[in-house]
Amino acid sequence: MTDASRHTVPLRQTWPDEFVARYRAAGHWRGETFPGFLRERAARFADSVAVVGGDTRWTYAQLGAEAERIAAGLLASGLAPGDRVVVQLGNIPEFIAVVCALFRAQLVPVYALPAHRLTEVAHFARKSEASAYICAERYETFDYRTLARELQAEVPAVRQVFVVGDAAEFVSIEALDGPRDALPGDPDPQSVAFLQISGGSTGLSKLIPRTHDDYIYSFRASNALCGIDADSVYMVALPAAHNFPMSSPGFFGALYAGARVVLSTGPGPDAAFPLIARERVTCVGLVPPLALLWADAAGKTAHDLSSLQVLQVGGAKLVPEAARRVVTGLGCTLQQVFGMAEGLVNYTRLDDADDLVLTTQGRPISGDDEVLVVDDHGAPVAEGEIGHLLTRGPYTIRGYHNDDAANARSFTDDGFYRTGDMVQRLPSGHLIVQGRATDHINRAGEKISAEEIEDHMLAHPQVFDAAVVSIPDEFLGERSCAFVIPGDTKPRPAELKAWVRGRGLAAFKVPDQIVFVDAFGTTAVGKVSRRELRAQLRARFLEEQKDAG
Ligand code: AMP
Ligand code: DBH
Repeated sequence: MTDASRHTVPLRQTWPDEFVARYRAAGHWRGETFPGFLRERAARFADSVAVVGGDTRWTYAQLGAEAERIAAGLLASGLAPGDRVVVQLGNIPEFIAVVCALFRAQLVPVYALPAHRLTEVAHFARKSEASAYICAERYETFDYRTLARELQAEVPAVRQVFVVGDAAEFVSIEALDGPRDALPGDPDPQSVAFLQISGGSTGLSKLIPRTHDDYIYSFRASNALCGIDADSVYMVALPAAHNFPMSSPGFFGALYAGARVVLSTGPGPDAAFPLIARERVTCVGLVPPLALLWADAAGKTAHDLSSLQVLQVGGAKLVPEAARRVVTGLGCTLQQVFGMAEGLVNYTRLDDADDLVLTTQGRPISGDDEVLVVDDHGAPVAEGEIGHLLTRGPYTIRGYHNDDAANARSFTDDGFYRTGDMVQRLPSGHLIVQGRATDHINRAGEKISAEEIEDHMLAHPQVFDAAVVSIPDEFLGERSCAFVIPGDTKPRPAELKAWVRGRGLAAFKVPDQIVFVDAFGTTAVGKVSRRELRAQLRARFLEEQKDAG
């Protein structure tokens, strides 16, 4: 069956012809595809170790064979090329095999994080028109088969469920097989390879269609800037489905280079340090709070961390003092990474001067990344001034999947993506992230939409109104605080937290703090925007904290 007959909204990501021509001429887009490069590496690096995780150790040839088997099995169970498949797996080797298999079968992965729950997963399934869901029996004590049942009840279009481990009534990934000659050829390099998810500033996450050409360019170019080659050992410590450990340079960059990928099931030193020592890991990416934790633990550990060459930190702002502690504690090269699933990724270069590495979030990957820093009216700010970051380029999307309202808001008429970040640009092109224009909470790299959580809180019978804001937090960078005007009876904070959790949301979205207030915006005249309101509440709260402290 063709894509058009099964889905109401086709997957598309298109750049105007002149840009296509430019990115090809520059050698950024080379017509490579995921199944194409993976097959080539399986042959070229056949006996090198590709993926290590748990008790599994696959060579490139074994990873390729696993991907073929699963791909053939998925098609034999009735899925057809073009079908979208929500994948929710943790940092296990099967995650990589499954994703490679989906590419091989021209099925389209939609990446969910292990922390996501019914509300989020159902949203991804609906929005992408998914026909299948792939999960693990269990990961970090949570049983995903329960979630699978709820998902099928809520979104019946998800006809099939495939499970890594004990499949119960579903189909086991281990048992899949099928005729190899039913596998399709290679896809169009400019077609959409998968849907990544955005942390999102308003409402639920948006779906980000990335093409073979654009995404492969982003990690191929990242390899050069992060020092990844066939001798590298790249560790995935953050959730593998996150865009950072997937592509900056991520496990895809590592596989592209013929390097070894080591999956750590936990991001903390306890899980990661023994693996670093055993596998001689050379590069790993972390969010700032974890980097600080690692830096502290490095001084006390008996494990040999001397193989580590590059420690990347990104996802949220690493302040200079924290950067200094990381460098001192781990003694390897620090690389700051400022990226987004929508595209643009900035790196400090491995040979940048110390002060640039400590105080900036790097500069764009590509000479063809166009960066604008503008004021509230869209006019460029003076050199060195703070403004809104807008960008377009060879691996930055021109639009979200099936979301006209978000597209109207998030892209300019000439195709620049409004990142929502406020930055300052140095003459060298390095960017310093100064905060955000949009209301989301960046909780240790996990992005939370204020609006989404407010909606869930408002559904509580004893919540008259709620406003969710970010509050600076020493450990997390930012934590979430919900200001609540109670209804007739005041609920207990714990009750409200349980309520949000009970709405089927990822645990990181549950407000860290709840503050009851009698009214909002007493200083405001007339109707204030939600954004202004949040800013006022936040400012008042921080002022009171200061007075109290
Ligand atoms: P997402 O769109 O969900 O992929 O999240 C990307 C956002 O994370 C960016 O727009 C920034 O707001 C934030 N971010 C990522 N890396 C950094 C960094 N190194 N410093 C500050 N903010 C960052
Ligand atoms: O936060 C992010 O989304 C992010 C951070 C660093 C990202 O997508 C990336 C690098 O590619």
